[in-house]
Amino acid sequence: MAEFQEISKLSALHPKPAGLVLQYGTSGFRTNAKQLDHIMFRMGLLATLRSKKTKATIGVMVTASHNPEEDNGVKLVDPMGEMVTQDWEEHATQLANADQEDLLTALKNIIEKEAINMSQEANVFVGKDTRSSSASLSQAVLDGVSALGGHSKDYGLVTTPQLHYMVCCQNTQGKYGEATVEGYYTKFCQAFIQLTKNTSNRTDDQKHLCLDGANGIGALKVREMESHLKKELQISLNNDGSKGRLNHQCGADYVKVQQKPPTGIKINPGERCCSFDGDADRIVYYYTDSEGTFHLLDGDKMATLISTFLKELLTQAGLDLKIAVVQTAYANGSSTHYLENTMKVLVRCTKTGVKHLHHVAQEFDVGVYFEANGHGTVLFSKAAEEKIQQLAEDTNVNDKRRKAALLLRNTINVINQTVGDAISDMLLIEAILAIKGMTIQQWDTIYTDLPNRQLKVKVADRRVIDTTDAERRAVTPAGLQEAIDNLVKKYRQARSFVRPSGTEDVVRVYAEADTQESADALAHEVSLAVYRLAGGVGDEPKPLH
Ligand code: NG1
Ligand code: ZN
Repeated sequence: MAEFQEISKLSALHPKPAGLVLQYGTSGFRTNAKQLDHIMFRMGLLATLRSKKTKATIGVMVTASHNPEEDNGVKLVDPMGEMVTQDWEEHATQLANADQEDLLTALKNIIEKEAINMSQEANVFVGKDTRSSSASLSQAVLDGVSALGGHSKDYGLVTTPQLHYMVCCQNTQGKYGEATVEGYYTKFCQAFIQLTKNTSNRTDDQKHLCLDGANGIGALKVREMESHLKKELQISLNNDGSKGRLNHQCGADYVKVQQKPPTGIKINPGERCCSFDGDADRIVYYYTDSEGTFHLLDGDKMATLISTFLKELLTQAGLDLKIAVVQTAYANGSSTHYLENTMKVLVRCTKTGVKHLHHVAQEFDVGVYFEANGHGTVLFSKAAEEKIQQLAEDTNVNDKRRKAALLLRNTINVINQTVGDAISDMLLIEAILAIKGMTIQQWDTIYTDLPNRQLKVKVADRRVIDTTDAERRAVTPAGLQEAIDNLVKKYRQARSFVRPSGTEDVVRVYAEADTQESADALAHEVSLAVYRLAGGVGDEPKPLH
């Protein structure tokens, strides 16, 4: 086919470095930006095929999220704004790794396997983050789309969740909202203003939020959005990208992993603060108390606050809808305990990676899902949305039920259900705190986190570790799980597990226990067990203290 000869020529302009092998991992392709030009072109091709196959608009986002500035990456977005399906992750890996001369064959294999009608129209939405490499890399994606005759729309600088939103709006013919950044701000800010409008006399202090934008796209977008908030939320924006480096000693990942405030921000005691990550799909909250102690409110604390709020509203509305919280093994044991035993909410645990949580959350009327690191959202089933809508419009029900239904309806509208979204999560949390008249300290005391520690161990091949039970138990190598079990027994309220990372070449170790010393000691001992039983490389892990 003439078309294919043309692709061959065009792809030669985006050559693949010899011997480079990359995997479409938990969050797409991600590595040093210099190695990604061919990947971007090829993902443009693949998105076009996916669009032809689904007869819908597909999204491609150029970002490496919380990674350092010199990295970049790419993720594909499916028609309803969700992550691309697993089968196509495999196609992506195959297309990415085909040698230059085998590219057409790889492409034809996918077309054949998926029985794609090549005369079908294709539409692809493209977005990018603020990295210096993103401009040329997103151009390579656009080149790939046009090489296969697809139409594209370049949204330019947008957050990852904004691109997911655009794709969903487009494919639902505007039912989810208008597919523009303006439409995004209007939808979410209006819902926020509706939610907070009857909260009794909030002071300026309560309306004030200190935000660390990680020197990334989230900062730019919050600035654009501000006027839509009509001073109902007053944000002091730090790390806005005007000076500091992207994700450097700031952002949600830094704050969560280091368990300390970002640089470039002055925090007054008790002040409510939050950090976005580099593409604004994650958020964590924090404050320092009068003694200067730092307190982190992570994804687990958010899931707890949100699910409590929703459960109370569902009860007040008299709606019998099934609500559940979906977590991963990294969820703090105290949060799980509180949700199950005090809140009596159903809790499910899945493998790490948002797509796993998203799928399980879809099984419920109301599925609240969060990773401890602050990536999460809430999903409402179609039936749940309809019941809430009906009740909100029913003038025959009593005031209490109606009010709860109206609040639920606005809550649905403030949430980006396509994917975890730092901006939308921020508006939701701010609205809940305002409605409940709650300070960040009061939110923090709902339950007390168990002290915990995360470590990394380098091994020759991390695939030797195979896990089961939502990654909470290691099946291989032989003896490792037994060793972990014996170590855990030495400590109180202890739990530990290990798993190979999906985004870095390391084994991750997690431990929690009744004191920080115990959590640190347990994490260290488990790291040693990994090092010895799973082929550790380099120096043996050293104790933390
Ligand atoms: P890996 O590297 O597989 O642990 C990390 C995060 C995930 C998820 C992905 C994608 C932890 C422990 N792991 O995955 O939660 O966010 O990155 O970015 O935080
Ligand atoms: Zn991110």
